[in-house]
Amino acid sequence: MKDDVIDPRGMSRRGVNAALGLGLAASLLPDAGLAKTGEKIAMTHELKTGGDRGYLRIATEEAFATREQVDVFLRMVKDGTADKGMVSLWGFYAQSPSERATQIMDRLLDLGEQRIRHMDETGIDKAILALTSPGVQPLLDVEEAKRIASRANDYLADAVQKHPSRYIGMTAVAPQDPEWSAQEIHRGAKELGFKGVQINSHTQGHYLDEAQFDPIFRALAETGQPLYIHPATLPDNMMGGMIDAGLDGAVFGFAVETSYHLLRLVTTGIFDRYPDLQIMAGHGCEALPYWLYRTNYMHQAGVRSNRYARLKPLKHDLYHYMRNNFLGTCSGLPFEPAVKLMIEVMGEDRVMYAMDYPYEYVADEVRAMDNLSITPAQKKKFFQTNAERWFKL
Ligand code: 1DF
Ligand code: MN
Repeated sequence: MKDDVIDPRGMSRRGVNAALGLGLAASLLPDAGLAKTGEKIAMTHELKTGGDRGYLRIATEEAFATREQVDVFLRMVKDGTADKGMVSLWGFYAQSPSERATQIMDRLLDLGEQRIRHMDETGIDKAILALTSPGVQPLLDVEEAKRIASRANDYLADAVQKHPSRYIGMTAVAPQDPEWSAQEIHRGAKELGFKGVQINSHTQGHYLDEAQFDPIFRALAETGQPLYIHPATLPDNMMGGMIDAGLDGAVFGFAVETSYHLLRLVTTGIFDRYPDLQIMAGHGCEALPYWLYRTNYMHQAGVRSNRYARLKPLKHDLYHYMRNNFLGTCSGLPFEPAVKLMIEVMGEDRVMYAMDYPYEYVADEVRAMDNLSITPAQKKKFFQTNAERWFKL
């Protein structure tokens, strides 16, 4: 059974049990019959690449790491220069002997045969790859950050060249140096063949709405490339009790920090300055579609009452930006209600599939997305043609 090579802690084992007819899935999961909850596990069909279901699967938030990147994270954890989030996140992945940490490290560092095999085994035709969060953004030595980012870009370009039909690259930058980052965006687009840029949210507590980062947005406009804003851990001044609560990482803290970042960009008028800019966000567009009525209503109430100096009228309401400038993916949220909400709020041209390999590698999640009750035309957009359109593949 294919599934037994896949993340043995997770849903796949239950999938195997169900497939073997042991009835264990039902006994372990009280609500195993409820497909819409995302908890029903069933080996409904084989996963194959090549478009046997009428669409290719393009996964849009797929991570890799370089050895020197992880070594610097570890150095920072040990020498006390890492922030609390880095200690929690990379102190875990780079040092824990747990199966999750060792397996993820192994998979992050591989852009070769193992990754291709895992894509084959879960029916992923193409992976859009980016240097894993937080990239080089926490590095205090800016020259070192730029060196590691540009070498990661070269390494990724090399892997893409070896697997041109399977891999697509996104450029890593070092926002610590915005002008250099702008140049690297141009190099990624023109010399390395990359199709987008990923920034892992804040850079040492600085947010992209600050004027110093404008060269990055200019380079995105000049190259016509989308920006994927991927989560990072909260900066120290926002961490509060998150770590004590065990909620700082992908479980919740990521979404708090990243949705805040996205809202800062909207409310400071990034899309009025760059109306063609496309910003991608994972994890159900970091819940922005869910909150849209409220953020829009309260934003307008705040603007009308002059409550904050920084809140200025925008050219459009927040619905407009959600339907013209944001793109959402289902990374970490292969959950039918969340995908449908994104489609309803953002439009069917703005929602894309993502697996979030290797942090999430569960065959039954791919099956759940194949089984979404949306139209065949919407499903093809979701898995394939929206990614082709927005990444200009
Ligand atoms: C985790 C999840 C880590 C995601 C990630 O990068 C990441 C995790 C360090 O589970 O710790 O990209 N994610 O996007 O959900
Ligand atoms: Mn991710």
